[in-house]
Amino acid sequence: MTIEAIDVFHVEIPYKAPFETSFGREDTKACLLVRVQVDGLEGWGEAPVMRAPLYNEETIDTAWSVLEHFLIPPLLGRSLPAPRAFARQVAPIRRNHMAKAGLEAALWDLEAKKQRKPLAEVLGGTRKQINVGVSVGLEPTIDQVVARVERFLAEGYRRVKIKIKPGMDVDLARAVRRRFGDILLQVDANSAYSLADAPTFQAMEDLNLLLIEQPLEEDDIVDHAKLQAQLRTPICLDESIVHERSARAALELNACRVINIKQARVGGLAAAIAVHDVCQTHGVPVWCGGMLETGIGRAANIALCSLSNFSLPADLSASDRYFHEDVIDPPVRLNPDGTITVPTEIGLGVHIVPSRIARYTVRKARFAQ
Ligand code: OSB
Ligand code: MG
Repeated sequence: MTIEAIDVFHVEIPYKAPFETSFGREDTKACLLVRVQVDGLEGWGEAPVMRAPLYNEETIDTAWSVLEHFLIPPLLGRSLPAPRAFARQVAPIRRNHMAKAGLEAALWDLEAKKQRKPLAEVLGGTRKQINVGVSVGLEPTIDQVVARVERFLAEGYRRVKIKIKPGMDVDLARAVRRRFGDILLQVDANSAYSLADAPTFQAMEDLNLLLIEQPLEEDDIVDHAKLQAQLRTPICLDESIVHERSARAALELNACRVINIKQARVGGLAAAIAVHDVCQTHGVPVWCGGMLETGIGRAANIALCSLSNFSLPADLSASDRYFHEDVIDPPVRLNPDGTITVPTEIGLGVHIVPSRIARYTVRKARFAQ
């Protein structure tokens, strides 16, 4: 099976509502979609990079450049590599994990299509349904966040994560807890605090949060360990965990009690499984994070989430939580019991609508030998 061509699409899809974290607010979803063509088959992947290097160091433009100059050329005209062989091949290229993950996901889709199996099965997943939740962005007032949470609970979401930032934290979390009682609730700081803010997190101890996500800087495993030692509430790391080694460091130093896995952040599905496995060995539960993916990235995340140690609800919501129109049809739907069903069709198991991708594409290129 020879790789004939690889296409990269920079798409911009309007969100239904702006999404705000401690590092910024966005109205439109920007990302790169990657299509790999071999012998009449095609595989799709998503690099969920953002416009600005505020979540991690990558951007739309850096991912484009790394794909164009370093990741794609060695594949053209060559036989299709197994996804894990590709991951080993690109390991010497430092970081640029989302760029790598976008291309690797397309290779996993093709691998599953070759084996005529759903991706979840190829990854070793066993769950038929996954427990999911909704990530609720910051709003100018507490009441506005509370109103958004109310709507999502009415839609059937069983777990809520609220974004926090300095000045919009303890009172916000308390208001949501008071208003909605015993719901599954967690907070995400996107690294907006320092160890000196420990009292802010101690003030949340009585709120019975499932976890506090990424309170401190991404490269600060040591201070996370110091903070965790002062808290009963589990700390969960997101930005800090960029590969299996950082997961091991965090676990061995007791910097967290839970890990959020985003396959794109750790450099692909193969690396994500390695992080999942090392957490399982340490008895630490994981859950699948999200980057507001289109249906393409979402399908890869859902497949990953079917692995056994993904025991906490995922940041994986239905397509209509994000977009008026997804690039897949049918869209991802929420079941009445607050779960999402793992696709059983081969590959990613979703139907991609090329005309929709075309409608949202602002830049594209076809790379062929
Ligand atoms: O920290 O989990 C995060 C979105 C963009 C960047 C960072 C994060 C998020 C989310 C979105 O929380 C979760 C989702 O995809 O629903
Ligand atoms: Mg997070």
